[in-house]
Amino acid sequence: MKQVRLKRIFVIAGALLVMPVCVAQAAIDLDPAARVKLFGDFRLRGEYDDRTKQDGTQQSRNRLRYRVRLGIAYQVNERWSAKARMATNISSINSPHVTFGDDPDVGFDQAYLAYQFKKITASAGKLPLNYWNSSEMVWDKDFNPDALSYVQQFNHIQLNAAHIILQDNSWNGTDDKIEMLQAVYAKGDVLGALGYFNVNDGSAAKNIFTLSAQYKPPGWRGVLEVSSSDAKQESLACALQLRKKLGEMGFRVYYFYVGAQSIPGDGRYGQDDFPDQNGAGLSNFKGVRLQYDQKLDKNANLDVRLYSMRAIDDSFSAQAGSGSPFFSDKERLRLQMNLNLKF
Ligand SMILES: [Ca+2]
Ligand SMILES: [Ca+2]
Repeated sequence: MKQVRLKRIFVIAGALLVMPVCVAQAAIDLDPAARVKLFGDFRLRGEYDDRTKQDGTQQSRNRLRYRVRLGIAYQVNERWSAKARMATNISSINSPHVTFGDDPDVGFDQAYLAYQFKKITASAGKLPLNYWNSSEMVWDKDFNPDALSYVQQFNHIQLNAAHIILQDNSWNGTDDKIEMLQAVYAKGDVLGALGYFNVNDGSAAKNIFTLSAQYKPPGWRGVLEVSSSDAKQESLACALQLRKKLGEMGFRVYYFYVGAQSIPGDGRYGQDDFPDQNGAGLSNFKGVRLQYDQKLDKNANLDVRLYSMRAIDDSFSAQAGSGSPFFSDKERLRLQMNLNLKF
């Protein structure tokens, strides 16, 4: 009996590792058997942006923003479970943040079911992608694609696979889609991963290989992530990060170099913490992010972040426009403060 329970805990812990977006550890049980849980989080953000355009014009802005997510998880039995979560700014795939004064634009950002059998987890629906990614350079954690996903554990190696539908083109031909494969090796303080994306959405980067390495001794964390595509130019990206924890404080330094055609969707599905200009992900930039984290209370923390970036290739900047992920300003500076609560 005890062994079965331990095994179940192991399987659930594994699933949480694969789906780091959910905050189930602080969830509230809605029934005595703890099969139905409510979970959610709230963020208040203050942000200052300063930009220098290619023609030398300098501008700045201040914004107050918020993010709300509220979800429900249902564990039917040991094998079957389902999860649904509502979030703000649902029209954006990269950001659930709403600027004060704007429409909250609420909808489902997650809705999926999962089946677990021994060391296999299969999921379907609108789900957090089962791709190990620390910096979000390759994949923005806010983007929960419509997908079928498969996870299998072999000793220290985890195999992740997903079939993502970006757009079902119905009678008009093949769908816009992504196939993803990744092998993640984790043992002790060390993690290494090899990934592959095949992307069919009209972007130049069609076949993308990724490499990730993490070293995480107590109190420290160092991560290197590299992405390389088969595009003819600007096909390389890398992100390097170093983190240090000191009691209730945390310090982080990141360096990003993201070529215009180096990651899936040419940047469309990547992070937008370094500011994206057209609400469409981001590439063609290099820059530094500095961050200070402070725990305030259980499930309450504060962080202060500074982003400084510039464009890499002017010929891609010149192609940027509405819906383009190519960074087209000369330089940008962002100062941000986030207050985060979750349950
Ligand atoms: Ca994001
Ligand atoms: Ca179809």
